[in-house]
Amino acid sequence: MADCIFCKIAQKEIPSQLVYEDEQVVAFKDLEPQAPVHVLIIPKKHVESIMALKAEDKDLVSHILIEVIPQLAKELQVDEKGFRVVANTGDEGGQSVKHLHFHLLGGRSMQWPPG
Ligand code: DGP
Repeated sequence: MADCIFCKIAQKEIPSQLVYEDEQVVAFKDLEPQAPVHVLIIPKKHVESIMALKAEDKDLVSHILIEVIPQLAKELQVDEKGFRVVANTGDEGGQSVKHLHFHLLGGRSMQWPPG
């Protein structure tokens, strides 16, 4: 989508530190890391948020959750100690970029409740 920063990252129009790519998904290091490991996993196609997902996106979401995130957690060596996956959704959810993204955070102990 025009003017979507994450679409531009997915299309390599804006540089990022890519850590994973396949036909449907890219993952890259967050510009403002909140933990030693902090990557964002996004669909290449523009979906605004969890609330904009449709039934046709089932395979895409399953792919991200069942395949991409566990593989990345292993590669980034946070699979054994643990990590957090966050999808901020909407304004009160703290979503600043309106393109669906999953934060994968690890490498330190996470606190609860989140801010
Ligand atoms: P959220 O607040 O959940 O919408 O997370 C958006 C994240 O995206 C935030 O942690 C910072 C990151 N971010 C924003 N712009 C860029 C960018 O141009 N490049 C990269 N690598 N990350 C970005």
